[in-house]
Amino acid sequence: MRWYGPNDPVSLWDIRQAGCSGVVTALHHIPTGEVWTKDEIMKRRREVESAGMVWEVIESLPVHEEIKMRSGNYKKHIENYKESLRNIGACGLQVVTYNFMPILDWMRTDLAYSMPDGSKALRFEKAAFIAFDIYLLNRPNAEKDYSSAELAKAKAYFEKMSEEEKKTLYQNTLMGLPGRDDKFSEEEIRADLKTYENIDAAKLKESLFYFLKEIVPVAEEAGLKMAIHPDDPPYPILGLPRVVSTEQDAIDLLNAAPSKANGLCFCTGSFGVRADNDCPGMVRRLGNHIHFLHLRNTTRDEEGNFYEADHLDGDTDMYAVVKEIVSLMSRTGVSIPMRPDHGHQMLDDLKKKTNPGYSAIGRLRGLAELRGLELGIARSQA
Ligand code: DNO
Repeated sequence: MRWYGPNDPVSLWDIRQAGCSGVVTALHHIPTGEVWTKDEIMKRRREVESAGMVWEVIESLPVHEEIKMRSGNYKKHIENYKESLRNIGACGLQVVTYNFMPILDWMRTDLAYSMPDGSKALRFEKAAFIAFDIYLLNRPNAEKDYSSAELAKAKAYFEKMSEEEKKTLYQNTLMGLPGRDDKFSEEEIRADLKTYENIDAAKLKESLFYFLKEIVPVAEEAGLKMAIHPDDPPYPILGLPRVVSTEQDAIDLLNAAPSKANGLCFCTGSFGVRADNDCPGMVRRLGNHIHFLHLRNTTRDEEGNFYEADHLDGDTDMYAVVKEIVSLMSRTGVSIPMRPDHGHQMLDDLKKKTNPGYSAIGRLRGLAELRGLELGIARSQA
């Protein structure tokens, strides 16, 4: 499971009792762009080990915006990134997760969507998102990104909202940096978005490929595997390009710096939001480069809304995905680290404040179901 560090309301012992043998974590207190020193890495490693688990996977070593834009001090930031990789390798870790989404990470409009069983899920509602973009963020020229039917629906949606609901929507939408509580003002976001004005998908891809060519050889030398996380949701938002959304995107980035060390964090919850991403087939075809797995499910509709379903429910055929993973691992003899990505807020956790998607019990349920599924498939094939 993922652990957000000492401030996480879910403790290392909670995670251990969920049946985990390892945690996935990061040094969240180190600002993006600064070097992770061996001292800091070892301190965290020992902390995890003191609860009887291992720390092999980092999620994430964030990439500075200037690297994505190839502007300002990007060369210095890349050198720092390399130095962090060398230190991480020297401390015996194995996998480094990162993403290349401009400014924001994941995006949802509702962090407490009620499921029929009374638990709460994360949800992305198109009309709410457009209402946020147009009426709360006031992004210049946002209208041109949507159809007139979408705009009409968003307007009707917005007109029905109370002031309190508007405030919640604004906060939910800008939660996209998990582990961070910073409040972004409307002006700050608009200024950040402006910095990407002249960067389209082609340019962002060029920056990604440049970055990979620089860092993959260093990762390889340090004995590390890089695992890029796909875009969530897997399409452009707020006028920002996104370039890790499809199978072709994955192939392109793997080809940009050919090496076993250049790989993917295969997130079924992110890729699975697009009907044209065939998740089981992607595991089969890209498997040699999958270094980390996020297993999660979503249910989508034709308007572009989706919510996070139970791990074994939803549009992604989790049985088919896990079956591919089991065959992949038996073919290669490599055990790929996996975590249940997110979980519903349920039972006792409904009364607690946890990081959205990262309460203990819902993830424990997801993990238990996924492990059972894996064991069942593996035993039936043995
Ligand atoms: C969301 C997570 C992502 C992920 C980063 C990796 O819950 O899956 O925030 O950690 O994109 O860099």
